[in-house]
Amino acid sequence: MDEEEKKLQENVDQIKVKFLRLVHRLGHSPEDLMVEQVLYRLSLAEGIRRGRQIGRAFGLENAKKKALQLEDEGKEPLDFSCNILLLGKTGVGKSATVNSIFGEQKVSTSAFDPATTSVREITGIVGGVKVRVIDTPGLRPSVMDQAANKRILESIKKHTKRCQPDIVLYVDRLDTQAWDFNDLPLLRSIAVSMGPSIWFNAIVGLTHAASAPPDGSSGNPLSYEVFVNQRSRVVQHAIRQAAGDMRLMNPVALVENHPLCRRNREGQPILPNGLSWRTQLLLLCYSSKILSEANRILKLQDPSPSKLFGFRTRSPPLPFLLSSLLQSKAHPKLATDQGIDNGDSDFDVDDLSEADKEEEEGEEDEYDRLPPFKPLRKAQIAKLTKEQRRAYYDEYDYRVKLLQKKQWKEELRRAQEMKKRQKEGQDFSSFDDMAGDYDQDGAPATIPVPLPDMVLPPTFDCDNPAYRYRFLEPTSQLLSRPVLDSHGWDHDCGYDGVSVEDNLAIAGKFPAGIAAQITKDKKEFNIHLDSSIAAKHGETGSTLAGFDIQSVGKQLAYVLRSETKLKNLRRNKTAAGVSVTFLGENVATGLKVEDELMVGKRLGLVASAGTVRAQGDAAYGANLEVRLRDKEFPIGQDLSTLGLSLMRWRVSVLIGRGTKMTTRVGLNNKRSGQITIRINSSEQLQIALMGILPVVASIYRGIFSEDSG
Ligand SMILES: Nc1nc2c(ncn2[C@@H]2O[C@H](COP(=O)(O)OP(=O)(O)OP(=O)(O)O)[C@@H](O)[C@H]2O)c(=O)[nH]1
Ligand SMILES: [Mg+2]
Repeated sequence: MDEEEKKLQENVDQIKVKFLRLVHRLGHSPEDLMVEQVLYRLSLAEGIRRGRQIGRAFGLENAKKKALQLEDEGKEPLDFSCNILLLGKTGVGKSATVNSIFGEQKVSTSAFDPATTSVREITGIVGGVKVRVIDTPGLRPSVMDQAANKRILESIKKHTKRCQPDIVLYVDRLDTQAWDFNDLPLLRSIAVSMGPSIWFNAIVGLTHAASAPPDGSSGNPLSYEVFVNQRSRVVQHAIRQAAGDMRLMNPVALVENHPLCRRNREGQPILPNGLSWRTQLLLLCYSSKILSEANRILKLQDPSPSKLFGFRTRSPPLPFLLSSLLQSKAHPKLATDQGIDNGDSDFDVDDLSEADKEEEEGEEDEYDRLPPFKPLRKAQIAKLTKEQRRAYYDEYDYRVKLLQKKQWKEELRRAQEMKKRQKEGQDFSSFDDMAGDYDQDGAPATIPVPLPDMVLPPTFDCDNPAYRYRFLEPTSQLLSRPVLDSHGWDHDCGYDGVSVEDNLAIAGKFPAGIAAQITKDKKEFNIHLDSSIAAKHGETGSTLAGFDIQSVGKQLAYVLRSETKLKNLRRNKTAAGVSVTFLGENVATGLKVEDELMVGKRLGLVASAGTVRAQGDAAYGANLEVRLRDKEFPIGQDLSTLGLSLMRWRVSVLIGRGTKMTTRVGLNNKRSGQITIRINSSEQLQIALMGILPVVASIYRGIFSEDSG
């Protein structure tokens, strides 16, 4: 054991003695469950710091003896004080709790009006320990009142800057039946004003704890334990939501401030289950502070006591960030650039080979040669038999497809023409000129080709609200549509959000795209925003800068990303990109390379690899995807993909050697499927891979044959 370790051990021993003295003063036994837990955590923390687990039963016995001895002598003062910040709705009994803690009428309470109007600090000695409580004005739960709450919270914050609280006691009533999340706006306001970390060393205090339990579903009153548990879970869950961390589990203390509360022989107020709530509350506060002191001394990475109480701080979910980084994203394009070679065009003008042209002419004729077709009215369709109706729709689809094809080819030809002219040094500012040219040349008019007079499919006037709000005549480029949630079980209308997309050109030449999706149901609000702007370099390169907002768990992640794509060979595109993600207090940086190779006209291979790192933690991943386009591409948009992704992420910095591998085989041709295999070490990965390959091969063959069949 070197000097440093010895010092460390001494410090931990001192903390243990101090804690045991506090326990003694509260009249609790060292064998009390909570006391044992804290002592266990302390030795655990010490072990973690030293890199190994140590059980020093001997040390603990010594500490107990020493604590008793010091208390008996009563000479050495106890170096400990506790600052408690009270927060909560108005009228829940914060001020009454202050009075209970000190055992005397220190502040005024009122049953009918908000009694506390400003932040007040009350100090006193409780069982030989200096306790300072900060009583605060009550907050209001309604969304409307959050501005008022903000003012109160600002004044509290100002106060806490002067006097840092050790513990936050969030006070609520045990006997309110709040199953809803009515308090969420208030809890969020607290998180926003004071910082979400405020919830990480908060204790929940439930007042009116001597209330009789309500009747359960069977008609009999619930047992007291069930009653307390249910209420605790509701408050804990609301706090988890507000703090944005699902792992958070705030300890709960019960409080009964009624002056006629039953007392035990020592004069301590007790609850219906015999628990001496006041000493229990103080013990919880002291324990929490002791653990955070220990953490500071041990210089564990996380200074909050939360870690030792069983919750971990949030480290960014690197695999999630990595997989979104690895997704290949199309660069936005100018409307006039759609058909032209750029770094990120989906197709190649040169694809339109001579053979195609011949075929195309044939097809063009084909569309024009079709016999006249009269769309039916809804009433007429209703009269058709099932088979007739199917035949009618088939014919309809076939015509639409042919027409689209014709228009597409015309557009391609125009683009090709434009490219040719550009090469010849001619300057075109827009397509209108082109159209003009065509007219002058006497070439067939290319735009606009009117669509056949369409009868709207029956869904348009049905009761489904998804269609009711659709613009039939779009007045702007802005595309907005409802987000449907087919899995939603508690929606009567089946949709729960809206998504908006827009494509625009900034300064006339930088194409930009923005897509936002907002969903909201009773409990959750989610926002997803993708925005990007691209700049072309010459014919083949394109650079993109983007800003995204994503919901990660209950938190928002802000992502800045940039990517450059180069079309280096005729059928190969290479991209390299970086990303910076801001998630809470964490910043994660990512790096990726991607290569996309087209084999033939329909088959593409996309390979990408990347890494994301944050706080010394890193995740590595690679994706391989095979894409098979629709036979009718670009008119048919069916895309079959087969993906394989590998990810490697250190599970824990502490353990160091543990690695986790995730293998995912995604399969999608609209009837999507997925195989996921999770394993725990690299040797097993190879075995698993060998196991998957035949499965993958057979499924893929299945798709191939289905496609051609
Ligand atoms: N029976 C019972 N009554 C309580 C308890 N706690 C508080 N009360 C009563 O509830 C009323 C409101 O309590 P206060 O302490 O003034 O509430 P507060 O949270 O300080 O309210 P503001 O100062 O307005 O934020 C008072 O009449 C208290 O006597 C409790 O645990 N049991
Ligand atoms: Mg008060």
